[in-house]
Amino acid sequence: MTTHTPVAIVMGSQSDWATMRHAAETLAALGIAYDARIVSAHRTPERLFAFARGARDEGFKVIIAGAGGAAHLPGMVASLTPLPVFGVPVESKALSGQDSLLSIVQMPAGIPVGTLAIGRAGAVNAALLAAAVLALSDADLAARLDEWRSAQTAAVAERPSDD
Ligand code: RP5
Repeated sequence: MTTHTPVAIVMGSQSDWATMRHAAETLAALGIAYDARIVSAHRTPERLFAFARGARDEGFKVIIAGAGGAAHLPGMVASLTPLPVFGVPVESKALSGQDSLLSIVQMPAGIPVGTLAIGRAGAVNAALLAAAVLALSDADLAARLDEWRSAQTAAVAERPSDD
C-alpha cells in the first residue's frame, strides 16, 4: 500500500516511545505526517525485514529509527532500504545510552545511519533533520521550518531571569 505519510518513526520497544514521542511531536508541530511503529531487530526480525524492504514502496521518504542497548535497529533498517535513516540512541538503564550511541554511530563504511544525540535531544533533532530533507522539495514546509527556527530564536532571552 502506498502512503503519503513521508516519515516513518520506528522503535525497538514500547519503552522507547517516551523518547521517540519527542520526534513525533516535533514533526506534528511542523505539520509533517508520520507513522510510528514498534519494530524490534531481535524480537520481531521478520517485521523489521518487511518494514525496511517495503518502506520506499510504501511512500516513506525518511526513516527515524530509535533503539536502546545493543541497538541494531537503525543499522539493519539502513541495510535494507535506500531511504535516509536517522538513528536515535535511546538512553539505556545500564549504560545511560552510551551503548545505544556506539551501537548506532559506528556503522562500517557503506551503510550510513545519521546518528543523533542520546535521548530527547536526538529525537527532536532527528525530526528537524527529516524536516530539512523534506523541505528541499517542499517550499511550504521550508517556510514552516524557517518560522519554527525564528520562533526558537525569539524565545531566547537576552539575560537570565531569577524566576
Ligand atoms: C531495545 O531494548 C529497545 O530499543 C529498548 O530500548 C531496549 C529495552 O527494551 P524493553 O526491554 O524495554 O522492551 O531493543
